[in-house]
Amino acid sequence: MTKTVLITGATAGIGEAAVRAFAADGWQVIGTGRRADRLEKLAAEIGDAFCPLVFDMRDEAAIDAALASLPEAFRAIDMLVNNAGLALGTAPAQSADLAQWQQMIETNITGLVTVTHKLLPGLVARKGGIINLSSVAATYPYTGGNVYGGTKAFVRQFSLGLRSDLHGTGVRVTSIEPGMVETEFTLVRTGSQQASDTLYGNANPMTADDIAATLLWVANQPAHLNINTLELMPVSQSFAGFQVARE
Ligand code: NDP
Ligand code: 8X3
Repeated sequence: MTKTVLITGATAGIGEAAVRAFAADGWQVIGTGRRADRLEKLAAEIGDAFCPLVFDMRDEAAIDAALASLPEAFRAIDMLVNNAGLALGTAPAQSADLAQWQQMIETNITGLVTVTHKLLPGLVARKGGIINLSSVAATYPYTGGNVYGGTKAFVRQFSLGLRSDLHGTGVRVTSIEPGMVETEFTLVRTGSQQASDTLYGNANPMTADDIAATLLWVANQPAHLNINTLELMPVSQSFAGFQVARE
């Protein structure tokens, strides 16, 4: 039987690539985001297997209205890919913008748990699955990563907590934790295409298609197998040591 996946943040980057990967694999796909024009383009490209759903992750009433508007054929959601999210700013905490911190928390944490809460009863009824986009920033702190890393640590720990609560239901939960993936992520974070090009330039970063293929692989694992956490980096990225402030 055809399965249905809801992918948040489908207007760009990893989410957009995941829409194409799941649709090519025969899934029905619901793709969400604020930019309706981009979702309409995807709908024109993919056809009847794609259902665009426009809402802001920070607006619970809009999430409710959007889910209630789903056509009958897309209502039985088997898989939730909690991908929508963002980093804003690279300043150290002591000079960071509070509004940016709040937007990251409202999107990456509050929005993610809200969508999850609303879909959980159906996912339990169908023994479905949840794949959450955390990040290497959940595990490895870096300067300027402050609240972004904190939100992604929440996503990782929430994923593990969900696994625990959903014990015995058959629902699978995975935390995907990528390092550097070239998407609109750095453009959104810095507001600068040049900063984005400099970060990814000559670095051979992972691509959105790399992560989309991983999401599809996780989703297609046999029903008895759960990938708990999965950390990925480009070969060009690794770890560096601690810093010491000297007087
Ligand atoms: P992009 O900026 O390319 O895409 C982000 C997506 O999130 C867009 O579709 C955007 O849609 C959506 N989004 C952001 N804010 C909102 C909002 N308030 N309401 C609805 N949708 C929203 O970034 P990526 O594809 O790289 O990021 C996808 C996920 O992967 C994020 O959670 C990110 O933290 C995570 N990640 C990314 C890494 C990277 O290096 N790129 C590495 C590790 C994790 P729209 O603007 O249309 O609303
Ligand atoms: C995005 C990866 O390293 O920029 O989550 O935080 S990083």
